[in-house]
Amino acid sequence: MKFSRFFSFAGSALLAGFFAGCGRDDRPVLHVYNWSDYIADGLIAQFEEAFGCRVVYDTFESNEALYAKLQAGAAGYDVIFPSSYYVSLMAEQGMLQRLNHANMPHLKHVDPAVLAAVSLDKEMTFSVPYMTGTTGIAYRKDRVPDFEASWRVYGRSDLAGRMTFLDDMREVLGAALKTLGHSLNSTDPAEVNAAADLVIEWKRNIARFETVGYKAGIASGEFWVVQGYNGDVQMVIEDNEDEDIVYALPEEGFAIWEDTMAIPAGAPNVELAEQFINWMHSPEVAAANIEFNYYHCPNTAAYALISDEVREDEMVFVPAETLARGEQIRDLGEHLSLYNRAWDRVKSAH
Ligand code: N2P
Repeated sequence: MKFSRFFSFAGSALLAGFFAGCGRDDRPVLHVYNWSDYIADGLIAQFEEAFGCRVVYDTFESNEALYAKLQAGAAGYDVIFPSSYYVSLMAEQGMLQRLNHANMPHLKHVDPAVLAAVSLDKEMTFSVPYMTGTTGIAYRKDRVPDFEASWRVYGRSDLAGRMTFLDDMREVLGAALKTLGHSLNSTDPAEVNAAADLVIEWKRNIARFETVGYKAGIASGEFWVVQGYNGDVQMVIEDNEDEDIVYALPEEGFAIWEDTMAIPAGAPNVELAEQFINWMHSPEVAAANIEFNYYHCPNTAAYALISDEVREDEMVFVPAETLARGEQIRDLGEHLSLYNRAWDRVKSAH
């Protein structure tokens, strides 16, 4: 962990303790629900100071977890970060508010090229792009010198117990669908079931489905091959200065995704939520997030503010010809249940 990461965490904990201890914290509260490891250190404290508020920050590990929590009646959140393929589903079910762009002037910085090419909610009716990225495989080249960039690595019994998959239905079934030569958005039951069968075979060789702990695991050498998101892997490489960890995009294809910011129906503090989303797209804040997270925040004004090193990093700003080998995860509409059933079968298989 970088010193600054620890320091700002300790700083906000102290501040929170101070207000709680004095029992007179009447600042307005913003409830944020985001993926873990997904915001630059210190930004929350900066926002609290700039807007005279307190932020309660919770994290989740998958769209399914976010959706299930809101479905189960969790009210209270003001800003959530669904992937774009969950936005239409949630909007159709009345779970999201329409955004008032007049209150968010920084939305003018959102990169029109990314909106056109990647975003699913192109008019930003219910959601604003936060980050786009890819899902690939990180491996330790000191442990797997004969690695080939293929999802078929999960079939290798010599690596049994040293590999992980994300605990993420679309990512894992998507990898198997690509391996079988299908779209990762396939709605053909035979294709999706064949993908589930393949994952069940692979499951014999994986230590577990793991969305957060794989990062420490590949850094420590506990895991040698992990399915991961590009920015998370880059963060592990940089934080550990470990050149034995390599990120690869499998030859069969891989997932491209976009995560967004949205305001759930019934959010207690819409005004502060709008201020937060707007602030996240101010050029300096977007730049800080790109630098910290190693993901592409589509904010044109931020690009000039980041270091050449990050701007030229093809893991962060993935070149178009590489992206052309990937496929974007899309909303499955009524076919989602096909995947849910296949995933249940994967999870319960022994
Ligand atoms: C960030 C996780 C990225 C989420 N730590 C991928 N949708």
